[in-house]
Amino acid sequence: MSLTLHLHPLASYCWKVLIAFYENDTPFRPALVDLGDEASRNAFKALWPVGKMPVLHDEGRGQIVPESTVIIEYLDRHYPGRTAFIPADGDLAWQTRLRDRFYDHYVHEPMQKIVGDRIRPAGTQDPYGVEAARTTLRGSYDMIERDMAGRAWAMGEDFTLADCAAAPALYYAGKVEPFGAGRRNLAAYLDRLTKRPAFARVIEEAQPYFHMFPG
Ligand SMILES: N[C@@H](CCC(=O)N[C@@H](CS)C(=O)NCC(=O)O)C(=O)O
Repeated sequence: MSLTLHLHPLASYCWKVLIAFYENDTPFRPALVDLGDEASRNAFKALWPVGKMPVLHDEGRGQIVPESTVIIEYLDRHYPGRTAFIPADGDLAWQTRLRDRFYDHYVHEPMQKIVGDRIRPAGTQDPYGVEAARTTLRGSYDMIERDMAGRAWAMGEDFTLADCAAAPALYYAGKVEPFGAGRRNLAAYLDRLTKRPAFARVIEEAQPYFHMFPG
């Protein structure tokens, strides 16, 4: 097996995939991408011109695999381990994918909007867009609060792709738009996620980079 994961240790979508690797102790080589460095950026864009991390290079199978969700599905299919990220049951599978999409689009993306606005050049901020992102986040929080009543993980008893998506999205979202005192199920879910060994390891490894987080 020769897997290389192109990543940055602080990047939230890279966290999503790192959780999957650590869940199953899947061996890989991390390759650090520095988008602020021209040579590193150009080398990375040669792999995936969109320029978004993470990207997996499976040299053994001759595949370049971008997009966090797709990478996790790829690992599930070709390098399965004790944690199955997509349930075998067809209905549970689409419900897992739905929650993965929900966390990416309605928690992760608005969180990125708020964080991204903080590093825009002076005078180019987008307060209207940031407020819209906060409104989206609060609505998502309410949905998660209801959804997580009586559940350990996003799909119930089993840790899946949906939890890989939820962990970094909620971790960073809670920093830029706090959950508030009334959303106990949501807060307890993030607490469980941060104690999950795979995610705890990701957070630990990111510690030396946290000073780069804006705000
Ligand atoms: N849909 C992509 C999103 C990836 C993404 O937004 N990655 C961020 C880091 S968390 C990135 O590469 N940002 C660099 C940029 O936008 O220039 C995925 O799921 O992998």
